[in-house]
Amino acid sequence: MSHVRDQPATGVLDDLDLYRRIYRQMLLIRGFEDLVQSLFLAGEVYGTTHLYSGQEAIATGVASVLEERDRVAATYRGHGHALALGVDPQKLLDEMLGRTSGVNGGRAGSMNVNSPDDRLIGSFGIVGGSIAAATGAALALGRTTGGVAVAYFGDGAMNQGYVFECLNFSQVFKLPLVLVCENNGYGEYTPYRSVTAGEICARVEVMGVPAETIDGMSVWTVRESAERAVAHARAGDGPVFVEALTYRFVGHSRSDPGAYRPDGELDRWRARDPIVVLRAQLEAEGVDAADLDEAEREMSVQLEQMRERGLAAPFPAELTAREFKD
Ligand SMILES: Cc1ncc(C[n+]2csc(CCOP(=O)(O)OP(=O)(O)O)c2C)c(N)n1
Ligand SMILES: [Mg+2]
Repeated sequence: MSHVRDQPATGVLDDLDLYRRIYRQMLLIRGFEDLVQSLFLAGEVYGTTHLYSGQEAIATGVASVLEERDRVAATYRGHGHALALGVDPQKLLDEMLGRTSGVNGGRAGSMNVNSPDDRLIGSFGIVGGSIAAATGAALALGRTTGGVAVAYFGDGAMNQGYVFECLNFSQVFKLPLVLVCENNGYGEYTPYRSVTAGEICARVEVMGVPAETIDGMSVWTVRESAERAVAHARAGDGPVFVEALTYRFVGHSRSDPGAYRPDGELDRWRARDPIVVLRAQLEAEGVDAADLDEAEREMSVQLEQMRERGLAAPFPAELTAREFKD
């Protein structure tokens, strides 16, 4: 049955060191996105960008339960997915800036990053494309390594036909697949409710795939849900579906100001900022506020160094005729 899980009470952060690391990771993702946005507005980022600000609890919570043998397919809103998997932040930034030192040599840009060594098999610009890729990865992993494949995708993907082909296929063949729907309430500039009939989880449950709706602004809740989902998939019991309710604090892409949002909506979600929520939980568990402030200061210094290094890095040379032939 699908249901919304409530915010955890205090006393649930079982491993404080882990949650401190997660806190830093969430700060890194938020700071990275702010930096990319400022560089984009300054004309330094090629192509387009889709920022993950507000959705950090999902990528960090899910990644925290994954193993080396697992694989992940991300979306074009994928900087957070990549950073949570351990992709080098400097290399990711350099990729945005189109430099040779980028994780894909400056040729993938913001939307198409992949880093197999970090378990990231791709970031997909086709809505729902990550599900098809992860289904293939689950097919391969299930027969060899015992790993699971994770697909991140938005609410918009739930209106793509091939998503249901993948769900059916993966359930029939009991593939180790974890489907993480990041429901941020909008597909581009359109409220998802205005284009989506019924409940998302109900569409999946008719195939016998376990599904639940969770609070995607609480990293503790995401982690707890992901632990159960990954255990189910790894045990050979087939795919699992998690709908994480979230919100993007910025526009869809580029310099979209998000003017289509009703008054007050952004403020209501900002009050549940996943970084603020986790910080409050950590402090309630006795973590010193000064330590958390220090983590923020360190992150600002790191990001400023990254900006300077990225802007100083070389661009790729033009491909030579010989490289084309090869
Ligand atoms: C197959 C396909 N159709 C349309 C588009 C154009 N498009 C790009 S982003 C987007 C909205 C997707 O919304 P959602 O899946 O909710 O993800 P979000 O951007 O909210 O993270 C659309 C329709 C696309 N990239 N791929
Ligand atoms: Mg969406």
